[in-house]
Amino acid sequence: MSKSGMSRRNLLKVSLGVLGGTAVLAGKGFAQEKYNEGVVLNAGIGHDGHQMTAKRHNQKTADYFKDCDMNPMKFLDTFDYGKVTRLPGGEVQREYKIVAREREIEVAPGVIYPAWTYNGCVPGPTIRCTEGDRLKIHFTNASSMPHTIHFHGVHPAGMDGVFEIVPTGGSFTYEFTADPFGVFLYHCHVMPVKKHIEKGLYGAFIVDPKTPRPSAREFIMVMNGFDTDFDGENEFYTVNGYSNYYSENPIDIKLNEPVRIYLVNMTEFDLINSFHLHGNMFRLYRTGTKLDEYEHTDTVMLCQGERCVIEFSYKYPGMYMFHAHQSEFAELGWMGFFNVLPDVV
Ligand SMILES: [Cu+2]
Repeated sequence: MSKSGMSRRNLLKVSLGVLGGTAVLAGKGFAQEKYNEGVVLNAGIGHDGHQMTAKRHNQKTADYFKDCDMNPMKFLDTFDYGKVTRLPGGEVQREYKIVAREREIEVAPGVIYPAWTYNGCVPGPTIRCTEGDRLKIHFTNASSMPHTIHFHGVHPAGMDGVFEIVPTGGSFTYEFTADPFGVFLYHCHVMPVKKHIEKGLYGAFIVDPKTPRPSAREFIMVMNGFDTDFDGENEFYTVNGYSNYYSENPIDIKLNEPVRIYLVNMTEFDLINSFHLHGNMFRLYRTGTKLDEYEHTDTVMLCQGERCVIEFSYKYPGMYMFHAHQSEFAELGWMGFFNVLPDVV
């Protein structure tokens, strides 16, 4: 039971209109209908001493990622390749700019969350490069709390984002060679790490092999949750930061089109999260560090920080659901649809 006296399940019932006797149909259109009534979920002083502003109101139109000009559909296949320079030795150098700042974000229609962000977005930008590239990540802390960026992958200890705490107004440049190839992540590593992750300081980090993977439609999906009433558990679950976005806006793919998803789990509070694909099986490459070792499945379970590459194509046209196979997570926002168009690739 939360501090507000409302359990997560009761919150769900309110969200679904069950307590108010409203019939709800799952599927396209239902998420917006859930939030028609203006209800303040909670307001007060949170763990970090800041005035908390999570609330629901009558805003139906998502104005998400306004500051970073990104919505979940755009986020899905937007990769930051950095500013590229060819070094005298012939290596490729990529430079990225990441700024930590506080920002209220919308995590479901009308649900505003006071996030800590990298570049104004939760998740932060998907950093992408090729193995062997020299990376320079210029980090500036424009927020009121100390932060860092800790990358997963191989790098020197001084570039690990654990000890070199970056204070408010400070900056730090992380420099290392991208190694090995695979799908990784980055997140703040300032204590308490749980707090800095739950507030939104994380993103995906993809290192491509020198010989590229076979051509495919490529998507990034970061699974997460939002504790909007600050009771230490998630009220909303999402993929790419917005509850039910891909239920409202199915992802169009073509029949037989090869699809590759870089899947990362950054959910705080819950031990695991998962991805299940309907009407299909996928090739599962754990961490994406091998090109020839995979298993066939239709569900993968990941702990926080774990990730994988999954590949599939659809044999029949139509609408197919994908969602967490923790049914509660799916009902609290972590579900979407692929719309398989009859146009054959
Ligand atoms: Cu932090």
